Order: sequence, then C-alpha cells, then structure tokens
Amino acid sequence: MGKIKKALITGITGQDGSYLSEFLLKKKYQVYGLVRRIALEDETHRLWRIKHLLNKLKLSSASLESYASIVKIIQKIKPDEIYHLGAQSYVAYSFEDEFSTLNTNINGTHYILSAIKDFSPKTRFYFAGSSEMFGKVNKNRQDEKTRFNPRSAYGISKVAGFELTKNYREAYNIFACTGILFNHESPRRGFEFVTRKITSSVAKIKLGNQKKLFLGNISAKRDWGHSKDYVKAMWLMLQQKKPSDFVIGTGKMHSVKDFAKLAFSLVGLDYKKYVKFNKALLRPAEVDTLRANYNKAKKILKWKPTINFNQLVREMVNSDLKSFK
Ligand code: NAP
Ligand code: G4F
Repeated sequence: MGKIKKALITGITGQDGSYLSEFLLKKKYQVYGLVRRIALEDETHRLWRIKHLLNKLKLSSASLESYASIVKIIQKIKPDEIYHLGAQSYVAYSFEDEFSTLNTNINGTHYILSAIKDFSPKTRFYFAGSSEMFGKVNKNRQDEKTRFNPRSAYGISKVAGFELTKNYREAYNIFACTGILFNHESPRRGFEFVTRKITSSVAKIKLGNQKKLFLGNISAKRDWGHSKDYVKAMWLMLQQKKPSDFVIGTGKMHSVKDFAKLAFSLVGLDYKKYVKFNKALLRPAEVDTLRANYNKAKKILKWKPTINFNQLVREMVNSDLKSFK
C-alpha cells in the first residue's frame, strides 16, 4: 500500500471545502482542516456542512490573519497538498468592509505561501482564484490570457493572491497553482449568494412562509456550475507534472432573471408575481457578464463539467423544498 497523502484545507467549513473533503476522503487522503477557533466552540452552526464527516477529519484552529498560527500547523502536518479556500468570499460585503476583505484574503494567502517556502517546500499549493478577477470584461469568454480588470475589493484581493501564487512558483519553485473558478453553486451554497437566496425563497414562498423576493440587478449574467464538479478540477491541478493556472467554468451563461424564472417555474409559480426590485441591493460597481473558456482545463486536466444549469437549479430548489418542509 502506498503512503497515505495528507491534504490541508483552509475554508473547510464552506461550500467547496465540504465537497472537497468528501472527494479527498474517497481518494483515501488524510484530510486536515484549518478552522476559526470559534467554529470548534459552535459546531451546530459553524460546522453544519461537514458534520457528517467530523469523525474522519482532523481539524485545527488557526487564524488566516496570524502568520504564527499558520506556520505552526504547516510545520506540524507537512501536508502533501494545501487547498487554500478560506476567504471573505462575498463580493457585496467587500464594498462594506474593504479593509477586512483585503487583509484576510491577501495576507492569508501570503502567510501560507511563505510558510510553505520556509517549512514545507514540497507541499503543493492550490489558490482559490475567481472569475471576479476579470471584472469588467471586453471579451465574450474569458480564458487564462484575458486581462484582469477587477471591480471590487474582493476581485482585487484575488488578483493579488493570483500574483503572489505566481511569484512563489517562479521565484521559489513552489508547486503553486491558481484555479480561476467561475460561479459554482449547490444546495450547500451560503444564503447570501443570489442563487441560494432565490431557491430558498422559492421554497418558502411555495410553502406559504414568505411573500416576496427582493433582488438587485437581475440582468447580471453568470456562468454557473456545480461545486461538486469544480472541486475535482482543484485536485486535478495538483496532480499534474507542472504547476499552472486554469480557468474552470461551463462556457454557458444565464442571467439572474433566467435563474429566478426557472426556479419559480419548477414549483409551478410565475417569478414576475414575486420578484421585486430593491435598489439597495445594487453594487457600487457591478460585473455585468462572465463566461468561461475552459479549453485549457479540457485539454490538460481532461476536465469538463457534468452538471448543467437546469440540473443545478432543480437540485437546489428540491433540496430547499425538502429542508424547509
Ligand atoms: P464559502 O462557502 O463562503 O466559504 C468560505 C470559507 O472561508 C469558510 O470556511 C469560512 O469560514 C472561511 N473564512 C472566511 N473568512 C475567514 C477568516 N477570516 N479566517 C478563516 N477562515 C475564513 O466559499 P466557497 O463558495 O466555498 O468558496 C471557496 C473559495 O473559493 C473562496 O476563497 C472563494 O472566494 C473562492 N471562489 C468561490 C467561487 C464560488 O462561486 N463559490 C468562485 C470563485 C472563487 P467560516 O465558516 O468560519 O466563516
Ligand atoms: O451570487 P452573487 O453574490 O455572486 P458573485 O458576486 O458573482 O460572486 C460569487 O462568484 C464569484 C465568482 O465569479 C466568487 F469569486 C465569489 O466568491 C462568489 O462566490 O451575485 C451574482 C450576481 C451579481 O451580479 C449580483 O449583483 O447576482 C446579482 N444580484 C442581483 N440581486 C444579487 C442580488 N446578488 C446577491 N448576492 N443578492 C441579490 O439580491
């Protein structure tokens, strides 16, 4: 039997962290998670996405804001792979508090890279980049060569993380990759993101527990895939001979309105009767459209999405209907 591989996941309590944990456990990894101290004190609320896995995971508390706490964990575990998913991930909030978004997202990434360089240089590193790095786009589809033009502190923090990752790869020979992932959703998506906000509201309206759904810019278009497909791409990136950066998406684009229309229609309702506009939900600088060209991932990683838009919306609506009943 070969050596058991060790993977450390930051952001293990989030949507992607939970699916990635399941994926790596199936591949017989020993999975370690870096969580905030408070999470260990409030398992019911903060560990709900991984509660079914808790007896298989090794969780340690640390702070992405503290280099010392990160060094301690990396020195102790010396993981074969680190998946750095932990971040202030909500774009709208990054307009309310640019400072904490930039601090957590940029410093957290920098601290991990620096700790790898000094204490575990063989560790392979995955950075959770984002299509928000492209921001205001001037090409129909975005690929690895598309210019970055971020529109929020969140997008800026991810561009900085991308550049740090590239620099550690080039300057110190660290096996470090950025996945430039387009929006990906699931029944485990946070309630503040528009897809889950819509599917949870559809369920509550259908069950008679909510009357209206207030949204901002419903003309915005996104390339929406399923988190389960995307965590596999993260793993594939770290199994290659050479480190590189990859765009991951579906190549298909839909508007927020399309999403709402389909979600309501799945429970036999007309979205026009329930969706209302709230100006306060508009962003100071919007990203209007995002659509991936994932040819490089298709060619090198042999990756492609398996869950389409209709299946995604259906799974999310059904799951919310079930849980709100
Ligand atoms: P998510 O569900 O919001 O999870 C974010 C994770 O980061 C949670 O585990 C959260 O921990 C942790 N975190 C946040 N602030 C932290 C801090 N100060 N210290 C330690 N941990 C902190 O996000 P996701 O959808 O799984 O996304 C994973 C990563 O991919 C993020 O970096 C996100 O920016 C990026 N990304 C996501 C998408 C997408 O469409 N989902 C697309 C591109 C890139 P708590 O549970 O304790 O809050
Ligand atoms: O669901 P969202 O909040 O996701 P957004 O801003 O695209 O960011 C997500 O995807 C990124 C990848 O591109 C990730 F990096 C990031 O971490 C996150 O996972 O908003 C999607 C669109 C936006 O254009 C927003 O203006 O929906 C529009 N929208 C319209 N009404 C709304 C609402 N968004 C939210 N959250 N809430 C609304 O009521």
